[in-house]
Amino acid sequence: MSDLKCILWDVDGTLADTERDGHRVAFNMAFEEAGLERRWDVPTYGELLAVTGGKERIKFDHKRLGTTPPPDDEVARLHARKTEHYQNLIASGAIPLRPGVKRLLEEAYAAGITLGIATTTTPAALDALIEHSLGGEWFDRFAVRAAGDIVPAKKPAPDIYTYAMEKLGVAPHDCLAMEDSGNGWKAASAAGLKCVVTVNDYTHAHDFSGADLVVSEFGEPEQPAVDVFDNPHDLQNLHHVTLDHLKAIMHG
Ligand code: XBP
Ligand code: MG
Repeated sequence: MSDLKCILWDVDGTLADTERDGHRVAFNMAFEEAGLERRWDVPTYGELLAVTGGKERIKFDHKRLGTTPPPDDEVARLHARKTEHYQNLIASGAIPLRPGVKRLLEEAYAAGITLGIATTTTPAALDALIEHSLGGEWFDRFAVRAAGDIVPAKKPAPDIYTYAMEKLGVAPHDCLAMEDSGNGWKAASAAGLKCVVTVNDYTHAHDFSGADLVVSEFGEPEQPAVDVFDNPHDLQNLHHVTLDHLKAIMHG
């Protein structure tokens, strides 16, 4: 039993549904611009999400197809252009935050709970989302923004969570993770954190056994009730997820 001292947030799929209409589209733009024929359609991209990290995903695609991936520096250049396209998509307002994200962030921040980011995405992609979807004041409100290649092993490895907690000087039992994917849940769990999962179209069939709450979204008071897929702490009044629910998970 612990108090809720810190919430570590995944980004892609959790703060916003960035994969299908953001990252995927940006990869395709970079492929086209580089004169490559490869395009990732919506179902194919879902399969490629098995591997986290954009550069790793490009190489994984080649591995699956049995083709030779370009050398690392070429992959890095392609990925850098992809990130620029992604930043432009985010700046255009194409991807809103998921329901309940801003509400919970604001409530937790006002309550003095430490907030941090633990994501496999590139820092520049994260910064674009913070600036355009959350608001520039959130750069400082996240006490740590752990992202991308800062750790060599990406999710499902626990490293990005461990790194974020070390930077904050907090212990796993003080922290709750917010995730959307099987790889994210595995990373949080392996780092010793409790975890709330908000699924999306790409992740609803992933295995979240052992997670502390699995819902369709955080939801909003004035919107229809969220779908609850797993509620092992027997939380009550789950029309939408509140800060009190998150505190109850830590107490449970
Ligand atoms: C997100 C990812 C990222 C994005 C693409 O996983 O795997 O790689 O898909 O971003 P998670 P980059 O939500 O678990 O952090 O191209 O910037 O890597
Ligand atoms: Mg995610």
